Amino acid sequence: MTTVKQQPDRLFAQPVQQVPDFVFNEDVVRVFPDMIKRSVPGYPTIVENLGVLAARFAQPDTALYDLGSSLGAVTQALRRHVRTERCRVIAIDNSPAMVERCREYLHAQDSMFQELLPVEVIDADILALEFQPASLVALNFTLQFIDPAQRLALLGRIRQALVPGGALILSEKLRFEDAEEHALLNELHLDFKRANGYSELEIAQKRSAIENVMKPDSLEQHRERLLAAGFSKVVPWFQCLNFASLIALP
Ligand code: GEK
Repeated sequence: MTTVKQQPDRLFAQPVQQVPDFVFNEDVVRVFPDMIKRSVPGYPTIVENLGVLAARFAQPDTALYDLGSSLGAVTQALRRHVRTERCRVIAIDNSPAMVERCREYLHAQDSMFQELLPVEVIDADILALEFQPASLVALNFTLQFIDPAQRLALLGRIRQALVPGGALILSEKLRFEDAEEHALLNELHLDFKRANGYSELEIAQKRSAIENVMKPDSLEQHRERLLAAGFSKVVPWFQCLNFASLIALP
């Protein structure tokens, strides 16, 4: 077991000549819980309630997928709330640094609580995955990092894997088709980051690091694409500023 400590996110605090594209490496892993809480409005509420929602959809003899699991926050919430028998969680991320740390955290959860759902953490690309029959799939702020040209096919494969009565829960940063709404919610998001202690330099450098890597869609695009992928119903259940979470039913 490594002894890497969690740290406050100061990754973009020092000025650099050219900001490199954002990657989920060991530096990010060290600060990730702090970074995501201070950057994504509503993140702790979404994660905990994802576990609560999942308990309604989870079915025996199926898998619960946490796609783009990072440090396993969603997986841990699933294990706190789902009591369905013979379910297992499959957490997948293609960052080896994330996967290694995620396994440590889940090991710690295992040693503190009994009768948790079994979990497997896989270092893999979710685009190359062969899905097993699933009752719950979580894409918690992951689809926005997938090549836009691959998104429909991925959602189609998820739809095919879902058993009747199951659900996909999709959380994303949104852009807005109305320019005024887009500008207002983006400004309010910057205020949220300032209120959480990020400087103007940190905000600007993070933005240039992430803009080639993360491509948000609008709610309308998500809805249309989910329907095109074969989902029958899309129900938004949470929005805080320009971050939202949707339930998509097969
Ligand atoms: C949470 N869900 O804490 N295959 C596998 N993993 C991928 C891929 C891919 N093709 N592309 C990106 N990732 C988490 C937060 S973070 C969101 C998710 C954020 C992984 C990537 O390595 C990273 O760990 C995660 O998706 C996105 O609820 O940092 O804003």
